[in-house]
Amino acid sequence: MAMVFRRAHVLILMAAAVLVGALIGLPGRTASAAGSLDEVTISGAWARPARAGENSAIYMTIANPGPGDVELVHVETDAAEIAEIHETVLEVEVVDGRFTQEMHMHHMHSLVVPAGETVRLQPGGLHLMLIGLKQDLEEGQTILVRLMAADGSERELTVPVSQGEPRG
Ligand SMILES: [Cu+2]
Repeated sequence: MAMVFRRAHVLILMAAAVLVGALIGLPGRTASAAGSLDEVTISGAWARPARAGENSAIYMTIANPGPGDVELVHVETDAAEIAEIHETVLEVEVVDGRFTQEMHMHHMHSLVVPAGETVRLQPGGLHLMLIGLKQDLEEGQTILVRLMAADGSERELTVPVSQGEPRG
């Protein structure tokens, strides 16, 4: 019973996304040249503390003042077996006639930071998921993270382990 509604719900969401994409996608958003990670500014990066073997997440703000959309396609860190781009979404469903809310994480194959725009990775939304930590992540430590974009550009980041966005 619940599954039927869930599938219908997802289909409606997808149809709505396609429609919205078609509406806002028309002016000037079609042929943006591939942007480079060299052009973006990354600020406020932090990784959530966790134990070896567990999962963690990295958050940051990525600003793209450049002329091209930057498409993040791959993330690596020596601190974890796997790093993935994830999005947490709140799904509202009807189960047996009642509304329910559930948080779900989706694995995204890429993350686009559009030309002239800023994308925030934050708890409850977009994040870089670290799966299978090879080491404890303790507050005060830093980890090295490599980002790769569709144009082949790369950016290496030193990310502090912190309970929330570091101040100052
Ligand atoms: Cu995740």
